[in-house]
Amino acid sequence: MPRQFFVGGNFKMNPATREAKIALAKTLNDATIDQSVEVVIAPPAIYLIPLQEALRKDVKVAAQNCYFKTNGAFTGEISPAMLADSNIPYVILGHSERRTLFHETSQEVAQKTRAALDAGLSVILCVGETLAQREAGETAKVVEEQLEPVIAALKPEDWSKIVVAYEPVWAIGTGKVASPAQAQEAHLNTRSFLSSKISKEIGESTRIIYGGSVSGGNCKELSTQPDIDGFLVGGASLKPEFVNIINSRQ
Ligand code: G2H
Repeated sequence: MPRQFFVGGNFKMNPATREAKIALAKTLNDATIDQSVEVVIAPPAIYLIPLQEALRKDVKVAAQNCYFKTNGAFTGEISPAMLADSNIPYVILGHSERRTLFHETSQEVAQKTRAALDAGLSVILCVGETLAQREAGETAKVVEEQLEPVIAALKPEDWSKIVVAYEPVWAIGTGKVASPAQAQEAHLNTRSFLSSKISKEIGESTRIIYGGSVSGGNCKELSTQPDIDGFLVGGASLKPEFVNIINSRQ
């Protein structure tokens, strides 16, 4: 079965006001969207519910993070069960900003992934190398090390609820997008790794999306690569060009 193209918008801690987010929802609501694409928007947690209410029903929402516990004395955290209880279908886990700024380890990302799946959520699982790691020829090794604890924590049947986002750290928010060839190579390596570590079927069926300075200008060429199954978009998801990225294969 062909993999469904997936486009996520990661708003990060933007934009500053509720009105601006509702305006983004209106842009999407008024747009003609390729109906073969799964579209998921990730606003800051406090805006998940109002945005979900404001958005057209064929656009889903995702949290940008969650904790691994169900409830308890964990000030400032949101549990996967609470997201599920609020009908939030997706959560982004392991984004490089979480790994770098908030010191999340791959073990913790795996623990959160397990907890999210147990609560019934789907997961956008981010992996990717730094510039120094790429220049040292370690891209595949780094991605594989980030995936290993997740593979250990998951059962084969869990993988239908995982979207892997390959996001090279050097391309995130920098305007330096990976070339289609660089992205395709990393995606193919990642797919081959999933095939060899889990099964050929899961390697073939798991969606691997690209993130890192995706724009209306570069999305078309990236989208033609055989192992790029969509995008996780940061800065450009806050602009009208996000619609062009969703429709990049038309
Ligand atoms: C990578 C991406 C969204 P941007 O973090 O996840 O952000 O498109 O701004 O590089």
